[in-house]
Amino acid sequence: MSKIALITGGTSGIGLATAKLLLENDYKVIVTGRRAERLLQFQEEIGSDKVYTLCFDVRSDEEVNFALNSLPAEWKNIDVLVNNAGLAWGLGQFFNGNTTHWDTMIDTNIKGLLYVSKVVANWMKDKKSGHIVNIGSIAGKDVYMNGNVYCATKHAVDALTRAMRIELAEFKVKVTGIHPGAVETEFSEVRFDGDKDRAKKVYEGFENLIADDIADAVYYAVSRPAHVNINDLVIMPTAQPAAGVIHRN
Ligand code: NDP
Ligand code: 8X3
Repeated sequence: MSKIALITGGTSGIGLATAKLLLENDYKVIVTGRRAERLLQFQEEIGSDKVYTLCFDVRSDEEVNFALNSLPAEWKNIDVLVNNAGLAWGLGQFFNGNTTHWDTMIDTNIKGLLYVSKVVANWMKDKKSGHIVNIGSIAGKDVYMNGNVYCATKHAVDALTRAMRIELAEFKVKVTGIHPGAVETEFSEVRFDGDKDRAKKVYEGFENLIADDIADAVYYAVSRPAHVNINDLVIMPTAQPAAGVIHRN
């Protein structure tokens, strides 16, 4: 029987690549995001027997609970949760920071991850199996100039990953943290308010990671035998030896 994975932020980038790779490996996937047209297009492309979509904003506890509880019983039997929805917004000194950017990152990257995890972890706990994969960042292991609040949210994801692992182990629920360096997705476009030229420059002069590299790591983690848990993976472009350090040609 196919396993079921729920992937938040499956409308682009790492989430979409992960959904595709899990589908190739006989999973059924629940894909979420706010952009309804992208969700619909993906479901039409793959088929509603394999893909279920939920359109909601992870920042709203009410929307999260309503959407997840609306799943048909057979789709609630989730084996893998990939907490991927997230963003960076802005890049600048904290003393000049934009509080709307701060609130959005904190509400999405930390509170959104918690809202979704609370519902799904209870289902996994009841059936005594499951695997939660949190997409953190190298920004959750280190800090870099002007990354302040984004880095703080990803440090929180790292802390929550470790806390979840401790609290869920007795229920046989695995927890993995995956922490990428620079991956070319829509991430930088979002960070720079839709400025495609500025976003493109982030990835110039070196070989960045691509979303498939991170999907591959997610699949590696979730395909280990039951007694093996991958706690933590930090995955960097070879040209990025540390957060905020990139060797360009
Ligand atoms: P993308 O911008 O391509 O994808 C982000 C995804 O998150 C989209 O599907 C978006 O869906 C979803 N999302 C954002 N905000 C919300 C929200 N409020 N409610 C629901 N869904 C939301 O970026 P990436 O694929 O790169 O990012 C995925 C994750 O990887 C993020 O957590 C990011 O921090 C992390 N990461 C990215 C790195 C990179 O260099 N790209 C490196 C390290 C970590 P929609 O807009 O439809 O709601
Ligand atoms: C994003 C990682 O290094 O591009 O989470 O800021 S980096």
